[in-house]
Amino acid sequence: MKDSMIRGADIVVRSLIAENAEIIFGYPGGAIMPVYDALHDYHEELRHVLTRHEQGAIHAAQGYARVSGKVGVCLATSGPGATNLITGMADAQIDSTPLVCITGQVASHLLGTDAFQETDVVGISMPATKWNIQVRRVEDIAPAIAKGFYIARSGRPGPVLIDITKDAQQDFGHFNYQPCLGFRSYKTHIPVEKTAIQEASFLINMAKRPYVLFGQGVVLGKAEEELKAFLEKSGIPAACTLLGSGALSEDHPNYVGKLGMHGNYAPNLLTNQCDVLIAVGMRFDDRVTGDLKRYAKQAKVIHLELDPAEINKNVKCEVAVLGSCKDSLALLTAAVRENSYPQWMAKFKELADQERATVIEPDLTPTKPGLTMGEVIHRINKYKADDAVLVTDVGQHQMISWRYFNFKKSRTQVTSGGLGTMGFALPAALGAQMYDFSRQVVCVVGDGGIQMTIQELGTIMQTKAPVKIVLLNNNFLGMVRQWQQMFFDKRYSFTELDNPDFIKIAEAYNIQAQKVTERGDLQEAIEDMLIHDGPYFLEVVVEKEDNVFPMIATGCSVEEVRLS
Ligand SMILES: Cc1ncc(C[n+]2csc(CCOP(=O)(O)OP(=O)(O)O)c2C)c(N)n1
Repeated sequence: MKDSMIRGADIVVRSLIAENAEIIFGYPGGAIMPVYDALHDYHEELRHVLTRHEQGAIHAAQGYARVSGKVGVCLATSGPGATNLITGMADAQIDSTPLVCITGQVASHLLGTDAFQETDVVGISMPATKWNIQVRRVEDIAPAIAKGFYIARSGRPGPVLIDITKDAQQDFGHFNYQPCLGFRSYKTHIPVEKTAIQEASFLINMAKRPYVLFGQGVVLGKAEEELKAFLEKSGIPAACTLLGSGALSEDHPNYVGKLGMHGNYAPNLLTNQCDVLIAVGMRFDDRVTGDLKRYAKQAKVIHLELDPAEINKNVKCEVAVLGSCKDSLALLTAAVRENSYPQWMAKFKELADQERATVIEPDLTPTKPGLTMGEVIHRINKYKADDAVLVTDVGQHQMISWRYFNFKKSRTQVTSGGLGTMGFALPAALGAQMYDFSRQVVCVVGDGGIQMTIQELGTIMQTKAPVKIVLLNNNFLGMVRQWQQMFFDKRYSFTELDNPDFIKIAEAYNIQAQKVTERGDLQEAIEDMLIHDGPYFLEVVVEKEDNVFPMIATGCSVEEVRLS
């Protein structure tokens, strides 16, 4: 009987292969050892990347998922291995990133005994996952993995945790993989209601100053072409959220810029002057809306959204168009009139010119000797490939990079948007690069954030992933320092950093490295980095007390966006 049966651990690996997983990121330990043993047999079908920390593994899986559109997979042991995944789960949950996380668990007879490395990861991860389950019997492994992949990738994507006891991994069972195609109580397809389209198109056709705000829902719903067609027919100006960047090329004539706390001047300010606001696959995050009581009160709001929980959550809408925006945008395009709004568009242009003169020009052509973050990113943007992926950490460099990178293609921006997780960038860039070695992946990170996951330089060394790491070193936790300067009387409380010799660290990991301190050396250093065949570490020492503008301070309205 046992001859036709395989170990639970082999079932785990064969289930992953059946789900077309090509790569997994992980870190071994006692409770997951049977799965690691099985991975040894299947290393040709399923690549495993050994990171240097479980947080690195999950952020790498996130980076992989974000650029590929596939489900990212990570693997960890019980106890501390499992808890080290939690930040990544919370990050993936808030940023709708599809992940399957597999953790080993102590043997089922030890559950609840405070056994070595026992932790209730299912309990801990409950609010940080879209779905989670503990599997204690070998026969439940494959169905749990099938359901996990289905839930992670369908509807609004998100992270799933499957916690498998060691005895279930060691027991023998039959393998007959049945992919999950759906189940009662979980509907992923919502047909768009005709009346909603009629009401929305009526408002749009009557509008004098309509305005589209698009978010990551367009990317997740693969609706980039539908958005473009809608904008081209309707003539409506469109701005993007942080995670929506790239869903529409920034060269498109209808594109008017970026929304949010450090977005562009015009898109924020004019939110309070449009008459019809069409939100597409975005969730009115507080970083976008500022003070909700003074947000777009003059406008009739149409919300195109897949997740019913987002409707009327932060902003009340006149018309809710539930469903995939791929469907709703196509229907809406058919229903709206061809139109153009030259005067309304001119307002965006006028304010963009003000931003250019007050913020962008001084940032890009500084008169001070110190390098600005803006000029560094602007130069990289000039020489990077059109489909280069930008991965950023969290802080000033993140906002500056987002502002000065020109996104032309979908899935070219990876950052921790909702959770704002420092330490995200380095492993996420590794994951993004593992998806495609031939693609340029530029990782921009601050001197604070890089030290949260700097050990992943070891994974980059071992995999030879040709990530281009750009460290913008201001010797400060810059974003917090900016807030201390602006809102706490310049009392720099514990934000200045004495840093190590980063070049020595990179070189110790066998990564080619260069440090730039002078403007005159910047251009050549960037060229050297971009043409280098392999990983590269470029440290640029920038002005210590540079600030990011425009800015909508916490509690302010979008129309109070400051240029200085
Ligand atoms: C894990 C984590 N801890 C704390 C913070 C709060 N935080 C946001 S930005 C920032 C400073 C980041 O400094 P650095 O990495 O040097 O980047 P910079 O702002 O200087 O570009 C801090 C501490 C965070 N976002 N994430």
